[in-house]
Amino acid sequence: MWGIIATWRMAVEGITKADEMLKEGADAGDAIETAIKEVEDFPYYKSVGYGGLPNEEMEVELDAAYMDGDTLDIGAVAAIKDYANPISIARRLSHEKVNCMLVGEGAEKFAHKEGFERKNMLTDRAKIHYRNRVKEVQQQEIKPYSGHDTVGMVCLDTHGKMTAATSTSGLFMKKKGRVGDSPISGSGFYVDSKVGGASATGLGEDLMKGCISYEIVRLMKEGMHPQEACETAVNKLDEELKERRGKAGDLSLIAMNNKGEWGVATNIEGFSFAIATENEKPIVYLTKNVD
Ligand code: SD4
Repeated sequence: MWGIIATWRMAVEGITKADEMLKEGADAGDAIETAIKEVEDFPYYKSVGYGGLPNEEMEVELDAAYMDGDTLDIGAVAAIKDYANPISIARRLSHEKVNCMLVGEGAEKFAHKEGFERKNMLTDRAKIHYRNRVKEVQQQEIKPYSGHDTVGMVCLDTHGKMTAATSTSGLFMKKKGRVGDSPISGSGFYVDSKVGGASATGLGEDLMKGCISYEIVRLMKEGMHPQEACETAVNKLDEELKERRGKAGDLSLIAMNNKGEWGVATNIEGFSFAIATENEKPIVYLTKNVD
């Protein structure tokens, strides 16, 4: 069995490539890195990689992470600027014994030393989005934090190895140095080849309050199907946040177990996700409102 599941429609070209590789027996690490790079490199996906949404200071600071479900190795970068593929830097960091998570200048120094491609990630299109948003914010029509999507994926290869990965520019107009859930183990992603994996998209500040990706893997370990695990974890966190704080931010989760069964849950209307498995050709689904 093989399979790959990803947040948002933007992932479909990437998972199509990964599906081709997995069919041929490729490693889940290589397949997921290829799939995420496809999203990072596409300039019109405005919340991941090249063309990503800038922070308050009009700089593109990116977060990414990679996890190997066999060894539980994790690599992550946060608030990294001017490098083409944060996912590849994160994966390289996962091979280090210590210093596996690097931020800002430290991450850039590591990337430079390791010979990763430097690239100005701020596109003219992103500058236009930024300037428009500044105007909208001044006119108080819109909150600075709306408009953001993260690509998160979970992958299973024919050898039974599982991986998880994320990549994002985080929240539009975030403060310089702000780090979301995406590079944080257990929140933005988690995977264990003995069980399965999960990945998140939505409001990082709220996703982190539930360590929600780990929670889903924990529920799957207790025997839940990925769908039941996703729904249980998302509904519980949504309810807890509403009860304690009056409202919950966007929470959308994908998961796959080591049999290639998958699940999705969200508290927003119209969350799209992409999936490909040995039994299903690459396809995009759109969820209905779960409320
Ligand atoms: C973050 N969770 O930085 C990311 C953003 C995101 O859909 O996923 N948006 O908080």
